[in-house]
Amino acid sequence: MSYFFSDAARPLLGSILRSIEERVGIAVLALALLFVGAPTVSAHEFKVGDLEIGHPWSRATPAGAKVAGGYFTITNNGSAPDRLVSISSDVSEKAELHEMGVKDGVMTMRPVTGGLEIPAGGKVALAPGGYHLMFIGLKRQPKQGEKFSATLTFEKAGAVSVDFAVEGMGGGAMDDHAN
Ligand SMILES: [Cu+2]
Repeated sequence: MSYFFSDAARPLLGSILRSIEERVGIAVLALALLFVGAPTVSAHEFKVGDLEIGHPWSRATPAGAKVAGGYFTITNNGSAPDRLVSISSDVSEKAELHEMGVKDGVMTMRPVTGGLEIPAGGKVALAPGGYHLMFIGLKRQPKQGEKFSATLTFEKAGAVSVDFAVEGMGGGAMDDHAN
């Protein structure tokens, strides 16, 4: 009798389990959409020629700071390499392309001369701890939540105006330009 019952219950149990799996699946999918959806709220993109400039951002600076960093990604959808050759912004006296790296165990930062190449079909990231823009001689203090514009000039694609979103002081992976 008990065998008969469990045999009869098996398909029912199976369908309950499948239903739970579906529900869990939907919940996982919903959760995944939530996580995928969150960053796109603040993400913004700019295009010039074959280039895409992804999410330019800067970090709020402490009062009195004279420099701020600038970060973004550059994707080259074209079949020829291009080169970021100059940067300007109203926010600072000048803007430079810098590279950060470890030399003899010490973090160093130096201006990149000759521009930054973006290979054909390639993507280059400017991020804390690596290549970055440096806005030097700040005319005002960029505050969290605001945006400031800058012009990026590429050798082939030409000039494009982009908006840097100012994120919190704790934003980014490394605190490279706190002073
Ligand atoms: Cu720098």
